[in-house]
Amino acid sequence: MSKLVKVAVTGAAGQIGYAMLFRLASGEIFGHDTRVALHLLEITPALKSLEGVVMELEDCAFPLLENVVISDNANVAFEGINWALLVGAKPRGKGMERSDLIRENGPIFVGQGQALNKAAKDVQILVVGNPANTNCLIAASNSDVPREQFAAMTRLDENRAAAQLAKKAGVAVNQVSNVTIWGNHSTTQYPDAENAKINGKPVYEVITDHDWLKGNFISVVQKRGATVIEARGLSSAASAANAALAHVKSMNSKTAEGQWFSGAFSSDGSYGIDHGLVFSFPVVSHGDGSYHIVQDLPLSDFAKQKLVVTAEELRQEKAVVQNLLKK
Ligand code: NAX
Repeated sequence: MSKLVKVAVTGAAGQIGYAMLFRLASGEIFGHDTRVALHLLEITPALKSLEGVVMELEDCAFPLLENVVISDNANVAFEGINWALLVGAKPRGKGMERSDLIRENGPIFVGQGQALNKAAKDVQILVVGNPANTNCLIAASNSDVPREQFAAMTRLDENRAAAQLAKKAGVAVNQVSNVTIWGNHSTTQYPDAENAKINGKPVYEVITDHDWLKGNFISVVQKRGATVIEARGLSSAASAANAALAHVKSMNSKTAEGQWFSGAFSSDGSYGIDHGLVFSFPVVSHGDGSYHIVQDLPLSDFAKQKLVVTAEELRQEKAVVQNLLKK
């Protein structure tokens, strides 16, 4: 049992953090031959609450949990880490516009991007805190860590889309594959059923209600976050933590032949998306932290139009934070 992985989680005392830490410490994510060190970052007022979470981690007596570092200083929390799960951010307040949220949360990711220079060379970063794509752009732009090592989370959107398709088709969710989320983790995202499969067959052959695929399916996925808040009074937490951990597992293993998953990565110009925008694409992981964007998926005019809309929103978000971007 010689391997050790150091994982930073920001906003660790929050609800997603609480749903994530115990699964990280259990060995479920990195394997039962890998010890886990947790490096937890919080703002100063939340450190007391975080101490309570650390007590609970201790009380689980996880054999693989090497140690837990807690800090309100990103330079301390990110020392030597192999993974950074950047969850901590302020939630959107009442009456706040999306652009206000971007302005509020953007500066957090300037400091954290710089502090990521303290991480191990092989560090991989997943931004969960909203607006996730643009926060990821800010962090990457302020860091010396190569951009390819940064991602923003759209795995929850992918899982939501797969669940809706499975329900409609009356199949188990593991029979749904190749679901792509294109673009921003926001209501402009495009959940793509045209390239998705059910039991290896095109979804459009299995689900014949094409009006639903082009209408309700898309809007249910786009608005799922708000629907959960409306019902629960709180935003998605366990499902968000689950998706973040699924992203980590996907990046750490080779994607099966013919499959892909969704993540928002720095665009290399694929599908005509501006270089450097953090845009959700279909990706294949090589299992060693590297990946490639799946090329040449057919996109209908309907789909192309959706990509234009979500790319334009990301361009606008980028313009709002231009003063925070270094390169
Ligand atoms: P909580 O409000 O429960 O927790 C956030 C935590 O972050 C708090 O404990 C807070 O003290 C901490 N925090 C704030 N500023 C910080 C900073 N500068 N450094 C370190 N920690 C800081 O929110 P939670 O429900 O856990 O959600 C966290 C973030 O995830 C939010 O931004 C939320 O919008 C976003 N989400 C993203 C999703 C996605 O799919 N990408 C889905 C779920 C979620 O809505």
